[in-house]
Amino acid sequence: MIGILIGWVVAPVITDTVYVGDTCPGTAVDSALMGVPSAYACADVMFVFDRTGSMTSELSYAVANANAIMDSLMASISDVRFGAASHADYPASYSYCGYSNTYGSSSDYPYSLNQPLTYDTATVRAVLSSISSTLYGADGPESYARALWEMLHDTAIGWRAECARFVIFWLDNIPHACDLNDLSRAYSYNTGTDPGRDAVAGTSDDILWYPLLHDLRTSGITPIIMVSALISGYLNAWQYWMSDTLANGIATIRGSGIARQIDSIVDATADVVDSLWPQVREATYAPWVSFTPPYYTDITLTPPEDTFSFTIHFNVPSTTPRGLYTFHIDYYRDAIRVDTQLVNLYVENCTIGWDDPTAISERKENSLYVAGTIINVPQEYQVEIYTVDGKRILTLSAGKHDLRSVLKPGVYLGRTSGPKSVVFKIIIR
Ligand SMILES: [Ca+2]
Repeated sequence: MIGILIGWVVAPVITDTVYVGDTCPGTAVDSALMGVPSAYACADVMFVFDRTGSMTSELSYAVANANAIMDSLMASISDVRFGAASHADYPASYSYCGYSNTYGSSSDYPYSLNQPLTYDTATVRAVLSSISSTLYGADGPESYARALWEMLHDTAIGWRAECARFVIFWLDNIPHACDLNDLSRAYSYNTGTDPGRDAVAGTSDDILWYPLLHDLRTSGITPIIMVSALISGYLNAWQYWMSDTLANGIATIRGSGIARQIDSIVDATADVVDSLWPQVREATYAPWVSFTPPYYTDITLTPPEDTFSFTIHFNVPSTTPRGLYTFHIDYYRDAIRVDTQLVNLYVENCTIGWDDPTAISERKENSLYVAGTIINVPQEYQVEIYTVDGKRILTLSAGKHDLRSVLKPGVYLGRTSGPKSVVFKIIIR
């Protein structure tokens, strides 16, 4: 399905907003309600394959079932793209951090992006067939660290920030990485270094395993490790590495009903959330805004959707010139940007009460006042009404007007022209 759906199955509650603030400290406060459905509206899924010799039957099984796997995920997520990457190992011998061995043969490679993320499942299927023939791999450990590291650093993959991101990795051994050799850990192995992109051991791009697991978690990429059904001796180590304090992924033995197995693993991740938080996208404006609470943590969502409320406080620096300031508040579910709010902040000089319609409450027939949705415009005034994106949509001349009959529900900005300039926010419910 070629979807242009951005966001979630259930429409997000947060809408673009207009706020009127001034340079008085803490003058403008508003709130946002974040809707988080317990299902993914969109996802990007990378298939990654260890192509070394011992993986022959695993690879043919994965390829044979590729259509079923993709169909099953497309049935539960309305907008999903697939891509593919593969590896064997570095085609060289290394002697570093207490381990000496030949990692792979001359035809082996440590990482290749075979297909960037695409909606075209026929192409993905064809690519998977082309990588099913196996390579060599020499020693037991393989370049798993490099392949996972590239999931974070290969920009050609094309992950979407607003979608769930999965790496489904077929493998049967353990990575090369110096810090894997750590007796204080539950699983410790002496497998040498992963020399990184320059393929030279001991340089600054060598890949360390535990920092990599941390980066995967904080980047919102969820690894799903499909340990070979034939060679499953490292399952426990992979489950440890995928635990929620390390990579926060899943490691399991590849089962016989693989399409349903993968679909249910992906589905189970959708209603568990580590943290939800809002963040101002533009660094310039980040100090202007604070949120209460700053985040929610350890959430299990109740289908179909839960909502989370944030109070937004604007504290415009006192030297800020009068004018319109536009920026974004992004709402994150873990590292997935699930919603965005466009903020139009009209900043006025610090004056008391001007932004509060109830302050304009002298209801004399010759004064400007707002009572409910009725606005009274005195003789020598005009009132201009603006939309949230700053477009003037209405000019009211002298007289009494019922705003509800001329404006759809929403938030607007009113501005007077006349003896006194007044700016005020109008909410039509
Ligand atoms: Ca190897």
